[in-house]
Amino acid sequence: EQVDKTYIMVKPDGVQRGLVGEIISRFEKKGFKLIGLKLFQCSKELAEEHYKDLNQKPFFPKMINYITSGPVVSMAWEGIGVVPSARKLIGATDPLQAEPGTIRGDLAVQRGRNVIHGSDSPENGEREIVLATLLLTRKHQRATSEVLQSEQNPYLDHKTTALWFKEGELCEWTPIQQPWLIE
Ligand code: DAT
Ligand code: MG
Repeated sequence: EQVDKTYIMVKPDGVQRGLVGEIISRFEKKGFKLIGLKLFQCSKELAEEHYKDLNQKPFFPKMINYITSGPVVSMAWEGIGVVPSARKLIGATDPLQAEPGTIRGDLAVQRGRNVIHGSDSPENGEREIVLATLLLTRKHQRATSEVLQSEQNPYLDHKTTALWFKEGELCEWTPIQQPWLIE
């Protein structure tokens, strides 16, 4: 089965409200693998790139202000089916529509303060975590990680090598509980 990555972010309201531990805990208990984690103040440029599909929406400027208004917690989680499963744990975009038991359903009331982001597809998971990996795997399947890390990497536009994580910020590891989660 295909192992995917998703980019999960506790937004500034979640950090301010002290919900970081609660949110991380839900993904840990589910059984996904944490492979990247940092507290991070996001620039306007990064927020605009992350949400570029929505840049024509009327709420876009307000949303960029909100996302850059304080630190966020950036996380990369890995697992089989992690992208749609994380979206289910998170719940609907509008917290008033989100089911009880979901993060937004339990912890938020407004779309403009919905405490958490989760990637909507495996492709966007890759894009949001390390864009370079996506460009490389798609165009140059056999390129090695040495090439990826090399300064002379001919395949990359260095202006857009990473979104939320840089090379070296993700960990490859095997949780001891793995055989008890996956048969
Ligand atoms: P999601 O975060 O559930 O993937 P999205 O990608 O459609 O939702 O939108 C990104 C964020 O933009 C969302 O978390 C909250 C904000 N947003 C979306 N639609 C909105 C609206 N109609 N009014 C205000 N904010 C909105
Ligand atoms: Mg989205």
